[in-house]
Amino acid sequence: MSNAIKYEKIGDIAVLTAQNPPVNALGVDVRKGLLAGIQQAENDGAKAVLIYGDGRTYFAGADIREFGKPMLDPGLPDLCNRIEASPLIVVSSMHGTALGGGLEVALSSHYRIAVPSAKMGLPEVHLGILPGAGGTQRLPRVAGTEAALDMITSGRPIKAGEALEKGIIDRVTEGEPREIGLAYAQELLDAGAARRAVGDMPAPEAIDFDVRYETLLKKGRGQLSPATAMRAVQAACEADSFEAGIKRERELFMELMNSDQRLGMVHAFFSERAVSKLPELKGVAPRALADIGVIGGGTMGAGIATAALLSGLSVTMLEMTDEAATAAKDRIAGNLQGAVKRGKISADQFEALTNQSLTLATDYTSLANADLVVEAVFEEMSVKKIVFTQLDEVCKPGAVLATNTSYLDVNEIAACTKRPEDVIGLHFFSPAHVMKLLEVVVADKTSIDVVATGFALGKMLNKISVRAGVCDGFIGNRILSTYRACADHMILDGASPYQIDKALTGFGFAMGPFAVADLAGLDIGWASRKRLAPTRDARERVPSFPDKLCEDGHFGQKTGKGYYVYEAGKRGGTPNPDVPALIEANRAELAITPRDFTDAEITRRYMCAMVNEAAKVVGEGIAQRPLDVDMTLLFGYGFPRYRGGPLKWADIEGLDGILADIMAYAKEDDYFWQPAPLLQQLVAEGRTFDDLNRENS
Ligand code: T1G
Repeated sequence: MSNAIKYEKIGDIAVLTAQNPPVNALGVDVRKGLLAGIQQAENDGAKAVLIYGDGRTYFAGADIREFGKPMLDPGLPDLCNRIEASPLIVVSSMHGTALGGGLEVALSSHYRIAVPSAKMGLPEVHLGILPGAGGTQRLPRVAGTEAALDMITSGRPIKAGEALEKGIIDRVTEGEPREIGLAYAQELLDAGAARRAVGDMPAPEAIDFDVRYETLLKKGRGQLSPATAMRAVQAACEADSFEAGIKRERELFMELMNSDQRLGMVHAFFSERAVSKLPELKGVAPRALADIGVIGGGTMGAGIATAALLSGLSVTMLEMTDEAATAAKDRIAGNLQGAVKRGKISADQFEALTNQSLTLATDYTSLANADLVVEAVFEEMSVKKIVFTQLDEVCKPGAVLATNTSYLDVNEIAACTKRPEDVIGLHFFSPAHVMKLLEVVVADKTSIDVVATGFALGKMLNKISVRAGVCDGFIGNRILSTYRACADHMILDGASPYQIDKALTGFGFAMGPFAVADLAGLDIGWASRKRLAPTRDARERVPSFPDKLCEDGHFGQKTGKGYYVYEAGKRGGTPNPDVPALIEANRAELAITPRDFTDAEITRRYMCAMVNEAAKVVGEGIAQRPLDVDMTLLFGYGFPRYRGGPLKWADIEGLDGILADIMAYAKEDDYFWQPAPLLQQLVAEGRTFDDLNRENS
């Protein structure tokens, strides 16, 4: 028997206890142990078998670390079939999260019981694959086609109560999984209950699968796993036998397992967890966080305050005037109402958060007790300096002083205080109570426990926190400026903003760069261009058409016009008919004869620009690891998760091909396309960005 499964016999019941912390993943030792346990139970004269997990959960799924390696016997599909075929009555007792292969083991058992807090689901689509151990065949047999399709294609787990209603489990009982499982198994034996194999149940009802397939593909923006998983459910309904359905599931599973999308999504899964685990923070205790100050109650400040309130912090909102403070409170209340509507908080909690946890202030002295203050005032160095000088005067010793600047030099901001070690950048993304990304910007003198406090705050607010160093735009906006410049260059040379947006949504981005610019506000980029104008190199190609739009008062969605025209009440916009003339005038000024671009060339150039800048960001230490860049783009910039992030994408595409293209583009514009030294080094050494991730985690 393997160590991962403990075997005992209690009366007529053989008990198989999974002992594979932290989540009882179904690695090879667990699979071996389950197989041996079933065999031993049958040899021992047991009449029933109970399967459950020690620790925090029943099996949370296959061991994802084994993906891409040769499957060691016994494979999970065979194991599930073997469990189901046992002549003994097999009972699974679930707690924690019975996910993926975990739920598949439970579905192969003959009876299922769970504690009320247990959750179960088939989240494989989020890893770029589909349930591959009979889940697509057994779940629709117990829950019906529609309910199964919903769970399998969304990957959404459900609570035990809902699973009971859907017929996925037989009973929900309070208690310890071992005790309730033993009692249930004994009860079944006493009642003379029969074995009940899901595989023997009739095939579920078919629906119009072709229509559903197209809808799923479109909804996934090119993500293949939900639509492919649907095809496996189709086989459950239409195949000649259960075995034929299982065979089809296996073929489709292997197709996805061998896909680049699986590589991208598994990279996202592990990177999402690794991103906040910085070697330098090991053993460093964060400072206490209970009272937070927020300066500035505009969209950003109100969003930050909302996120802090929702995670149980007390917030003091500082504004310039009583009217502005009241307006800030209204914004926060509006955000919190949204949380009430989505069922995240109750009406009573809403009252408590807005009236007790939130304090309005117009005087800096009200921030004297704050553990951390984050400013979200106007993006201008002189304004930031006034704020930090005041904070330095009033804040208690040890308070963390944070700026939400998107571009400005955090070292310069820190230098205007007498405590630069307490100053840090906390770059939230708007709307801050919704967007998952937080860049924790570490300045030269920021002390390590202040960095730990930034990460601790990110965790409390349920953010994905990424460490960034100081440079113009930090990780995300710096890379954005570069790929946006690449898009502008392609427009000067002949592409249109609409073709570029279409090509990039075709690649999987949530939005193209011009639709994003309209959403963010064109005035933001305009201000940044004006700020950088004096430092620009004469060789840089700078288009004028984006400035022209702003000079005419068009700032995107907020003014109703930008690259697109927005009609009130309608989602999305239509191309602004004035834009082509602005672009043509710009080309004429520069004596450019426009040429055609294919969508493939647009995407390739855009991605090469992104990867090249990202490699510079890593090479300069602004991001510590390639995965930090990948998570920044995924959680803050709409990069398709199924591609893993720009540097994972680059690894998959092949770094040598990317470098060769950059060198070819450099023949047209050797200023913009200067290859990143790190990219050149990796190509020369035959290494990948993932190699760097492994070496630095
Ligand atoms: N395999 C390997 N490691 C896993 C793992 C798994 N399935 N699940 C979690 N871990 C690691 C994780 O990396 C972390 O490690 C630690 O466990 C704690 O996780 C045939 C093909 C279970 C809800 O997709 O959703 O079954 O960072 O920090 O917040 O069809 O982990 O500490 O080193 O996330 O309490 C399907 C994935 C697999 C479930 C727990 N199953 N896991 O959340 O802790 S595919 C999943 C989760 C499959 C079959 C197929 C969550 C969780 P470290 P954590 P948590």
